[in-house]
Amino acid sequence: MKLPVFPFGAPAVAASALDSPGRRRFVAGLAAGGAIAGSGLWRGASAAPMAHTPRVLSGTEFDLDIGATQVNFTGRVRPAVTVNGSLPAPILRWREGDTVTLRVANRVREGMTSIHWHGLILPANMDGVPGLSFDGIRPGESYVYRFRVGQSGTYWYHSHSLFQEQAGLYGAIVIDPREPHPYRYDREHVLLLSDWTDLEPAALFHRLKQMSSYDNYYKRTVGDALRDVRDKGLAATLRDRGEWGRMRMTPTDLSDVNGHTYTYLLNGATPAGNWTGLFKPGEKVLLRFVNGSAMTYFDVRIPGLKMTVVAADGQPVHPVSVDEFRIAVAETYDVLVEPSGQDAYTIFCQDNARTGYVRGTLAVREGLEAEVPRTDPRPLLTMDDMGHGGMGGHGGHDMSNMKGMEGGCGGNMSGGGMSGGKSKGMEGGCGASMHGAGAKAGSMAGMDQGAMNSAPGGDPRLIDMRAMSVSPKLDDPGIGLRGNGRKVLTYSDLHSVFADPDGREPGREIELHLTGHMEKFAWSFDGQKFMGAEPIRLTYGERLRIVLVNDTMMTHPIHLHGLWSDLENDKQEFQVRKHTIDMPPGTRRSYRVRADALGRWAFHCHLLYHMEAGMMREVRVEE
Ligand SMILES: [Cu+2]
Repeated sequence: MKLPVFPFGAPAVAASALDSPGRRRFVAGLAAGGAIAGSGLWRGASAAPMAHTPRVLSGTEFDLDIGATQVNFTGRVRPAVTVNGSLPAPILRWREGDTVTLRVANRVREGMTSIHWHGLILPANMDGVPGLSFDGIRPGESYVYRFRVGQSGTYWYHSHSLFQEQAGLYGAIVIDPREPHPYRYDREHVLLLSDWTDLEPAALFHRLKQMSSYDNYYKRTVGDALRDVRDKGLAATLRDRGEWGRMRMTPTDLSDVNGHTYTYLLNGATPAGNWTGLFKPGEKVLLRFVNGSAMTYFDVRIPGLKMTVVAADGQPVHPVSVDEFRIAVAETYDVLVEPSGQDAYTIFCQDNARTGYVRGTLAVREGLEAEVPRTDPRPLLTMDDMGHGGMGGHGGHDMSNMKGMEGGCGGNMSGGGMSGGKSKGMEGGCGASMHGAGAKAGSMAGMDQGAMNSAPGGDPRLIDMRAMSVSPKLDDPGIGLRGNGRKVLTYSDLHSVFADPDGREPGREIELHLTGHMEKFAWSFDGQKFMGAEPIRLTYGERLRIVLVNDTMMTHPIHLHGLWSDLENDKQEFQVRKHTIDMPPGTRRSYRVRADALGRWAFHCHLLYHMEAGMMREVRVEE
């Protein structure tokens, strides 16, 4: 049989060559991981030290030395940027109400550095963003951070200078509350997830600019294609694939950088290193999860244990019991577990694209392990995920359900206009607005809470996609987590234990589109890169609503410095206080902001390379 030629985005390198077991094993982490004592003393994976949780520094006075340290996570010794020689950086333990002083010294031979205290409410000159908060810390110099800690919970800190965060400069912050927690626990562990690469982070950025799809070389195989042809017929298969080709994506583009480049770490330990947290049977254990990755979303579960989520982004929420949660880059979740009946449980954290994982173990003593699950099947994006389906919101529209698209948009799309006549189940749906083309609104009826997306403006050269139908999708577990038989946390499950801390209705609304051009790896707000964009000006004391619309096909965790992001529900009522708002493709979400801190604040996507590529703005709070 002659194989049809499918118009996928062309893989630059043959998948078979790159997907070889050798390469997988290389990035999965041969070594247990960690900083190497002394220099050049590393004696191979078997001699690698047992991984341990980073040191805890507590009190009110801290000396943090930023320096270069040799590490080994993959069998190769590589340079990292560390705090006091530790990767992750030491855990900082503060007390609500205290004033902390942190002397941060730059001992890196070349290059500026900085530390940003993520999610902390503090004066603008203490926020640690070079160019906005201060000049940065020059080699050989120090900067003294001093501020009052007015909140409690789990947070983190990281460099805000170039790519140092990717190179290892991140650590957890735990702030003990003045008032006791509303819940009781017997012991606690910090679990900081991150992504490590042996590549120079700047070289990885360069690679993304040159070939943004480098890590998505699986594409779909000929076998997949034949299966599609069998299930859907040749014409529909070709239409599906042609459609994806026009969007410059393939149905497997879930992350820009994934387990083919990264080694995933839990508290600085590789999967082989098996970070272990101890418990005694019958104890209540608080697990403080922090996603300190540069680019990686993790789906976390502990087979055999229910997890009760009690805080999100450091702020207490009404407890909700789940089997699994997705943690966006920069988010934190505190969960309670009550292990008993087993000596060991696997803490399983797979990346959202199912290209790898990191695991650790909860155990009654060191040296135990439990069964490690396989990663879930690789999810496929659907037009609906991209805000091009429009019908019925969400709920398990996998590629396998694409039958409903037969006679759909594929044939109608080429010119960008949309006839709609033949599109059963897709009316008003897919693709009509791709590449900025217009769509007729006539057939939009019947959309379930989907809103017609308005144009973002901006530089059309920086935009190659625009979701047409967008909605909050707060109750959507997310791509790859729907209908998996487990109770998966969604944003609609998160409710602050307090009422709207401001109470006023927003006086105005600012709408921003998350925009991008996949092939150029260009990312922006409203089609405007950070450089050259005007600041977003807020008036001191005002309460406003920020509406984000994700026009792109990637998910973006959006972080506003200095001010809380009070996420609203579908009815635009206050729901949960956060510092990082995850924005999956095709979503439109809103949150309230009280402009109660004067100064210049960063506002950006927390995917490190998206921020660097331009998805950032200054927010300026003025009198
Ligand atoms: Cu982003």
